Amino acid sequence: MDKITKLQILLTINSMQANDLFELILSGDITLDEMIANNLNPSLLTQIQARQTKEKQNKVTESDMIATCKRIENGELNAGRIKSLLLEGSINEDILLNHTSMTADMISKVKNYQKQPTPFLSWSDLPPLQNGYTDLYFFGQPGSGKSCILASIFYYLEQQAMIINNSYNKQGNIYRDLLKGEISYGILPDSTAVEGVNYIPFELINHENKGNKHPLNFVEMSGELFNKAYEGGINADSLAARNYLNNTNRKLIYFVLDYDQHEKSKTISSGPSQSAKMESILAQLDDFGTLKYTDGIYIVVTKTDLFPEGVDRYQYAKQFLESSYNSFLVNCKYLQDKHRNNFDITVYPYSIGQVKFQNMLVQFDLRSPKELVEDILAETFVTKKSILGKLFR
Ligand SMILES: Nc1nc2c(ncn2[C@@H]2O[C@H](COP(=O)(O)OP(=O)(O)OP(=O)(O)O)[C@@H](O)[C@H]2O)c(=O)[nH]1
Ligand SMILES: [Mg+2]
Repeated sequence: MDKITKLQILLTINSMQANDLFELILSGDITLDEMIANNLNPSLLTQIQARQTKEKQNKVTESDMIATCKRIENGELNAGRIKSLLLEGSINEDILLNHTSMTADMISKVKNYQKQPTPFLSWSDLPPLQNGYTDLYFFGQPGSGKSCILASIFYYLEQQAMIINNSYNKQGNIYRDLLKGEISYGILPDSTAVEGVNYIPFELINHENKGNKHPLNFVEMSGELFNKAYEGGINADSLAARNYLNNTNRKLIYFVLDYDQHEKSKTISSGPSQSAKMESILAQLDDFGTLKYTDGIYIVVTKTDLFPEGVDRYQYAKQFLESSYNSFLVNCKYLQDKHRNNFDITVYPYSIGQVKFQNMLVQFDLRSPKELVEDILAETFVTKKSILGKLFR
């Protein structure tokens, strides 16, 4: 089920029949916990629980379990759902070990997996962006991989001891810890709340270059806000509330382009293309005055572990963009010329590693976060050098 349909169902959940809700839970599209979090009324809850108990009493056959394993192997069920199946006895560990590629370690992680609520806020709850920092924006449609990029970067930075903490936005720090914790555990972050936004400020310390410090605000907005800006323009209701985009901080802009979704959209229709959305947002960022303060535009092609075997990641990403996103590239180039080359345009292939069973990271690959961080160090100003004046423009 796609995310929009799921959200629509969750919004109207109390007008549905208990039987239909039960089927949705069975299919793995929506969990009972998600329904409860969306104010499922107590009478529906009781009816669903009664059906669940009855269902459990019907004996599950081995062939049912093997059929479920096939669905798991096809990526139809996520870690949370597999955990519920284990708990309710619809599947057991031996069957999983014998009929899926899950290892004992993964099964144990799934069993102990406890989903934490994501601290995503609405604009009005956030403090203004820290002044005199470089703002890094991550734009992309729902599910394109923004949270996974941030999670992998924060994990890498912490491993390298490169973060100097501050407390300008405590909710941002909590979100950073959560992302890092989830990715190191191996079960990936949840989709960011519908209209959610968060920012994470810290200074990045460059151990290799005299311990220079780069003050950064990482801004993540939900894919829904990105879609909203495409449909209704950049304004205080979408990407530009609280002067986030029209302050005078220097900026790096990351357009996150989902390679997997692109490939799937060849066979399944999924609304306006990523290219159309990105071109529109780019033009709006220019109208909005944001590009005047932009030092770099990055086109991050995500999920490149799904590229064909053996290709050169950079070459393939470049060719992929030139053949399928040429119009977006031409628009970037046009704006680069218009702004007298004050920003570079860079393409990144990005992968966090091998992902299976929807949201389980079975092999973590730190190459992409390392490359992205190296570029951040090269492109953003430091607080120790003579360009300190830049802070007080
Ligand atoms: N194969 C593969 N899948 C990935 C990778 N990164 C993310 N994914 C998959 O994409 C899903 C969505 O990633 P998120 O980072 O949550 O996407 P998002 O852009 O933050 O989405 P919203 O919060 O809904 O806007 C993950 O649960 C993974 O299944 C990757 O590098 N490789
Ligand atoms: Mg997200």
